[in-house]
Order: sequence, then C-alpha cells, then structure tokens
Amino acid sequence: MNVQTGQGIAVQRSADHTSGARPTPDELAGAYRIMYMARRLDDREILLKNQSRIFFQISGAGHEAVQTAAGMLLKPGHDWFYPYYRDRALCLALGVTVDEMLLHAVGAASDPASGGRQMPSHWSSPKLHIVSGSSPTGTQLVQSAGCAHASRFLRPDSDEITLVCTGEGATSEGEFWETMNMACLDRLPLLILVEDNGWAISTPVERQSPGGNVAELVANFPGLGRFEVDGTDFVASWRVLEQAIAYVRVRKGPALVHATVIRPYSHSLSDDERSYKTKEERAAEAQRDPVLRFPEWLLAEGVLDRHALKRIAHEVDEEIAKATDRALSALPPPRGSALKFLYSDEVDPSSDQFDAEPHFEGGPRTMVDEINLTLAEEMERNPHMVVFGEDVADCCREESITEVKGKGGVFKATAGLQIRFGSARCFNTPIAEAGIVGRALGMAARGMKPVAEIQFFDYIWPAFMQLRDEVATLRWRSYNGYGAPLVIRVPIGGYLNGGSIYHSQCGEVLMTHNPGLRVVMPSNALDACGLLRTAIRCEDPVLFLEHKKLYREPYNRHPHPGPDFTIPFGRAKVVKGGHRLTIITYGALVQKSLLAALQVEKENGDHTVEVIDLRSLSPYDWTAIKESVEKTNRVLVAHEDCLSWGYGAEIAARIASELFSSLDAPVGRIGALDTWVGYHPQLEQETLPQVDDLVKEAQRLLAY
Ligand SMILES: Cc1ncc(C[n+]2csc(CCOP(=O)(O)OP(=O)(O)O)c2C)c(N)n1
Ligand SMILES: [Mg+2]
Repeated sequence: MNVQTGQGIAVQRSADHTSGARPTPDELAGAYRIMYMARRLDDREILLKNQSRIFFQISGAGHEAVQTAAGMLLKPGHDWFYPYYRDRALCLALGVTVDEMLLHAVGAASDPASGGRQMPSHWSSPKLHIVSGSSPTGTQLVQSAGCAHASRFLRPDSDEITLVCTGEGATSEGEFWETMNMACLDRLPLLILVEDNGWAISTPVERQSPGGNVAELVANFPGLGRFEVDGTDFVASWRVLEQAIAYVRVRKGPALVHATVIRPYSHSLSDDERSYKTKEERAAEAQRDPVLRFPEWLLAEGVLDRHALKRIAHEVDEEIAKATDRALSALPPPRGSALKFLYSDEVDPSSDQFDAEPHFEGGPRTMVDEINLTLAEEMERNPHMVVFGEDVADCCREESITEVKGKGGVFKATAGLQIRFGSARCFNTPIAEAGIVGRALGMAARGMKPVAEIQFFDYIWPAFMQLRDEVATLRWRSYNGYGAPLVIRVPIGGYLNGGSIYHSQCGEVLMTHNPGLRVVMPSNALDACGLLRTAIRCEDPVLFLEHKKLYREPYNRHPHPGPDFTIPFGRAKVVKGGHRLTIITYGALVQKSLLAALQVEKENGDHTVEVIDLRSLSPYDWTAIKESVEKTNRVLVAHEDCLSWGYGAEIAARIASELFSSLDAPVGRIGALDTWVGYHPQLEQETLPQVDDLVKEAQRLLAY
C-alpha cells in the first residue's frame, strides 16, 4: 500500500507485517525519509518560533525511529490512534502531510487538526483515525481503552487495534493504571507504546517509576503482552512492534511496548535541559540519535549510498521550504469564529425537533422508574447504546443471575438492563471514575452512545479532568473532526437525613462552567424521562444530574409519556403562575419553592408568586426568566448548592445587568450555607435551604 506523506512523495508501506522478515529496501528508505522529515520539521518550527512566526514548539526529536516503525506497521483508516504530543514521526508515517503540520503550527484557519485552536503537535485526522490529542499527560490512555472497546460493537469481525502513545512520566498518572486495569480485565485490543526518554521535563525516570522501568511494574497484569526495545533503533523497533501488533491483532490481549528513546532538544522551547542534565548525560544521549545512526546503518548495510541519502534529504528540505511559504501566507482563524463547534451544528437539543407531545400510559411512576424505563427504551432503539458504571449491572457473575434478584445500580436506576440487553451492553466497571468517563469518550468519538453512571456526584472528581479538558473540548478543539455524544448520569444532592458530607453535596456550577458540556437537572418523573431521552438522542455531551431525594417522592410521579417523549433543553417550566414575585429554581428546591409560594400567598392574600423550574442548567431559558421578571418585577433565585459563587450568582448578575429597569427590589438569592452537609439531621437542616428561608426572603423582597 502506498500512503502519501508529503507533497508528491510516496512512502512504501508494508501491507501486512507479521512475518518477522526484515523491512524491504524500499521500506527502509521510506523510513529514513520520514525520520529525517520529522526532525527537519522540528528544526523548521524552532526557527519559526525564534522568529516569532509561530507561538509554541515542542519537538519529537529523538523519538523518530520507534514512531516511524509503528506508523509504517499499523494501518491508518483501519486501526485507531491516540498519539502523544511528541508523535510527529508517527503521524507523518500515518499520512499527515508536511503542509498539514505547518498549517497546524502557524494556527491557520485551514489547520485540519484544530482550525488554529490547539498548540502545534496536537494532531487530529478523522480520515486516518488519529483522534485529536490534548495537552494533559495521561488522559488519552483511558479514552484509547474506550476506543478499543468500541471495536467489539462496531467492527466485531475486524482485526483493527488501537495504538496509544505516552511518555514514561505520564505512566505515573492514575489514568495509566486505570487503563492497564481496564485493558487487561476486558482483554482490549490496545497497544500501549511507552516512549521512555528518561525525563519528564526535569524529573528523571527513577523518580517517576520505582526501579526506573514501568514495564517491570506491569509484569503481573494477566494477559498483557510486554515488550522492551531500544526505540532509537529502527530495525529493532520494527521487529518488536511487529510481534506486539500481531499479539493484539489476534486478540491475545493488550500489549505494552517499552521503548527507550532520547530527548536531545530539551522538553520544549520554554525549557533548557542544561539546567538539570549533565554534559556527560547529554553526550551519551547524542550517541544514540536515531536520525544520525540510521543513515549510518543504511550505508553500512548497503541499503542506500551517500548520494541516495542526500537526494532524500534535499527533496525533504525543498518540500518543507515550500510548505513553510504556503503556511505563512495562510489566513488566520476568522474573527467571530471562537464559538463555532462548541456543540454539534447538526442536532440542536434546544430546538423544536425535541418538543414532543406526551402519550401517557399506565399509572403514576417514580422518577427513578421513569429513568430506568427510558434507558431500556433507548437501548432497544439504539443497538450502539451501552450502559456502564459502578454496580450498574444486575449481576456480574452471569451464572448466578437466575438465583439472585439483581443489583442494577445502588439506586436501581439500571435494574434489569443487563438481564434484558446482555452483559456486553450493561456492565460493571472497576471503581475508577476517570476511566468511566474516559472510556465513554473513546466510545463516543467513534459514534457509539455510551450512557455511563457515576455512582455519586461526590465522587465525580477523579473524572473532572476528563469532563472539563476532554469531553467538553473534543468537538471544539478538533474543529468538528470528532464529537462526544455521550451521557453521564449522576445522582446528586442532599436532604437525606444522614447522607453527610460525601453523599449529599451539590456542585452543579462546577459543571455548568464548562463550555461544550450540557447540564440538565430534572425535578420530576415526566421531565426526567423527556430530558434523558433528549440527552441520549442529541450529539452533545450531557451531564444528567438526578436528585437522589427526588427519585422516589410521591409528589413528583407521572404516568409514562411514551417511548418518543422528549423535552428540548433550555426550556424552563412555569410550575406555578403568579404576579408579584418570581422564584427561579431547579431540582429539590422546586417543591420547596412551591410550598413557600403557597405560604406567602396565605400570609399576604394578593401577593401571588410565580415559580419557575429551569430543568436545564446549561443551556438555560433566559426568555422565560425575562418574561417572568418583566411581569412580576421582583425575583428570587434559589438553589440547594452553596450560595457563594453558586449557579444563582450568574442568573442574579444577568438579571441585575439586563433587567435592572424592570426591578422594584434587589435580586434575592437563597442557597446553602458555605459549608459541608453534616451527618446529624440538625446540621443538614441548618446548612441546606428550607421552606422557611425561602418564605423569609420572599417576604423581604415583597416588602421592599
Ligand atoms: C496532567 C498534566 N500535568 C502536568 C502537565 C505539564 N507537563 C507537560 S509535559 C510534562 C512531562 C511529561 O513527561 P513524559 O510523559 O515523560 O513525556 P515527555 O515530555 O518526556 O515525552 C508535564 C509534567 C501536563 N501537561 N498535564
Ligand atoms: Mg519522558
């Protein structure tokens, strides 16, 4: 197979290498071209950075040999790739062109990796199956496991594999170990390439991994293929990678290749390695430089003569010079485009498309029952929807299912799904929140519909980097190359009498603060059904917050509105009309606000209070807020989460800024005390807002 790696230059790619044969002379020449091209591109970018023509540079120098071998042995557009930021030679070998790399470096509008949004060396190519890389070290690992897992659903008969690359430093991240766990538990077709250059910025490898070699630390993972290689030696890398790839392709399990490489150019242009590496250390590294060693070997073996080497170098230099001129004259991202592709431009969950009529059937059902039924209906409808999380399955040990009742989630929201749809589509994960969200993202990037559960909102934080830096950014940072159509369901909230600090907190504002993420929070069974179905059917990532206290309340039950009932995001519901004061709220405070409104009206006959349930927190319904405040001229924003810097602060600020002339009183706010929910019910009561607090604040505003 011939693959384009540059303007008019074709590199010989081996069709299927499992033979153990030495690479052909054409392959060796092609490998040299890629390695030299990668190094010269780094040199060119460094020059451009020093001339202030580009704004950042990080090089792959020293890593070229093993990357080139990997890129030539694997199949772009068939296999999948999660590169690290040093993987220039890998991406060149897979088919990213010199022009594309330089357009990326200058941040051009036509940069195919990110439209000028990401730093250089964060490549992305849906055509080649290179998934947009980010900058956090280690986040790519858990996602690559999800991608590898997705192949089981999307291409069950294929021999495709997923390659993920990492530095040795990033193997200290929890996400590396979560990935090892997932990959070995599920025998995922995943190849992990550790490019060990001995340093993580200034920290040497022996201070990252006890003993200084992570490959030894993973020796006891069952089913893992382990391989060691000098990653500066192209032929050795080729041979070892051939074996590792074959191991994963035939589904023996995941494999880890530990390749030692060098880093001759400092960490980045912001770093000077002379401040922590001795002269001797640097000289020893220079001895192993693959871009110098490989041509010497080619000469010694008689594969190429000096003339042929020079000709390759000349062609590559010319190509880079011409591509540089083109990139430097490319247009920058247009003004006014910064918000583009935060969300899908094809499916808008706030549109009328999701405004469906309910067709009620049966008697009233609880919120948790409606969530369960909606999940089942959507799994029935979409064979690519999977449900996973901690304890969500009925019974992991399938042989016991007939004997036991089944678990189905600690709140039973997923009960019966494993029994009905099988263990492949509803399964328990290890206790690893970053892994749950990362796996979902890897699946979603390939077009599956993962609907994962985080057991309690209080434990979502290991996944916060996945949510904020990865899930929320993927579509934007890849300029619509990849999306993240996933749902994360999370039980949240207090008023539990004994829930204490770690089973009662809110904190939704930390989620609504992330552009690119949709956040909804229903207060009753009907809305839970409609909003969850919209979440599942839309193309954006949705955080679906389920208030634990509302799961089984008698007052918020509804009959099932049918299998196609959806509610658009960003549409509030006026749950009670009124003329003198508006209470804007959501979640558990909807019912408390209703009770407060009735009490206020009882105490002051003509002071009717309007209560608005936002239902969807991002986006939220500004039109409904505006219409109501312009009518009542008084407003109280109420939520269960802490008052200071809370969700209500944004709503209140916007009302004060845009509706000032409609106001007859200051904007009121009610939220929890700025502390944690205590175990004793008296502490909880004191901390979380109560009906009396709402009444008192409403009276103050009405009297103003
Ligand atoms: C989560 C996270 N923490 C810290 C950083 C800052 N950082 C960038 S690169 C790097 C070192 C990574 O070392 P290694 O994984 O060995 O890769 P190398 O740069 O050596 O190829 C650090 C700490 C980051 N990008 N992400
Ligand atoms: Mg390193």
